[in-house]
Amino acid sequence: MLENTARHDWTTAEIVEILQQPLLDLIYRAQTVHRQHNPGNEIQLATLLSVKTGGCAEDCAYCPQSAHYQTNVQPQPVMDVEAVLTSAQRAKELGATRFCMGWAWREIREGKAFEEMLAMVRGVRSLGLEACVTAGMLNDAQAQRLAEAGLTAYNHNLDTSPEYYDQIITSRTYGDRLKTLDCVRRSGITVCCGGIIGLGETVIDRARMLEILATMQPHPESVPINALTAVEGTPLQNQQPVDSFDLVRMCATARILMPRAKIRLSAGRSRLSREAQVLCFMAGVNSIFYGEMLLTTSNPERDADNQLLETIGAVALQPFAEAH
Ligand code: SAM
Ligand code: DTB
Ligand code: SF4
Repeated sequence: MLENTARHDWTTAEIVEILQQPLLDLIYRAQTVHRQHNPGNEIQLATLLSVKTGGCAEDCAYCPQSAHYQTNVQPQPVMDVEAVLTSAQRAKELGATRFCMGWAWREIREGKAFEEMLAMVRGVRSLGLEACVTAGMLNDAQAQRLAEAGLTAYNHNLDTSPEYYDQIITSRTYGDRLKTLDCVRRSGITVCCGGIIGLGETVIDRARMLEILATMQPHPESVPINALTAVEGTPLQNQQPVDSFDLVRMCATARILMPRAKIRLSAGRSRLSREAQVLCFMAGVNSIFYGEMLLTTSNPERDADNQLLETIGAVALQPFAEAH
């Protein structure tokens, strides 16, 4: 099995060197690793739905859904099970194979909303889709119940390096995040964990975030790489957009460090040209969010994505496909 060749002992210095090597060498190396471990022309299409929008207790400086900031996101009541499953059915008909549901919560709480979350997971799975939830921190018992409901993946991001973290979030610690990720791993649900670039971090911070991910054993099955969408009203509203080559470098490095993970080009894709997106695919990206909306911000149009995939001869990855 090629997984046995995956390393879990990457150092910061090694990762900084990879991130900064000449771009063409970096892409070549990432594509070589990608081809050794994954089908070359298959891209996972994941559709995202915000089940509970806005009014979040956390103070994540990038997030339009935090109750700490005045943004154009108005808090909405939680969507009901039927509406979520209608949306999942539609996503399936339109070609998605993974359905990701988000709650703007600090942590999962027991009660009606959690029981409904479990019903949504069961419903999404019964449609034959992979089901992913992102809803903040959780404990072992909650992870266990989500696993029993058939949840495929739980998303909880590191967002940035441990050193830069407290510039971005003060209402929960890096350790809290790692604890949640441990609960997910112990429950048997696959781990979806990545972060954001463009928060004002250094290249060392980027390397450190990747180092924490790539020294996990096993690696996260899924690694979303987000470029900050600077939203008016958040503390990061004036942050300069990241250079698309920095995003390519981040994706390529993630691919080299974590050969079998789904590397998902996440927030910030609508700012990329078709060519920049294809560079990301060359760099080993094999998953995208598919559909007009992320949680509260926009994503490329479905038609544009269909056309792009067709033009380059890429096809949708089947649900539950294992890397070879
Ligand atoms: N509340 C849950 C949590 O924080 O885990 C789930 C939803 S939260 C919006 C999921 C992730 O979206 C965050 O961890 C962050 O990485 C990403 N995100 C949120 N706002 C973003 C923005 N403006 N630009 C880029 N990524 C963003
Ligand atoms: C992830 O890493 N990115 C997605 C998903 N996981 C939940 C969310 C991106 C959110 C971008 C800002 C918004 O639309 O609110
Ligand atoms: Fe809340 Fe998640 Fe946004 Fe942080 S990223 S404010 S936890 S919704």
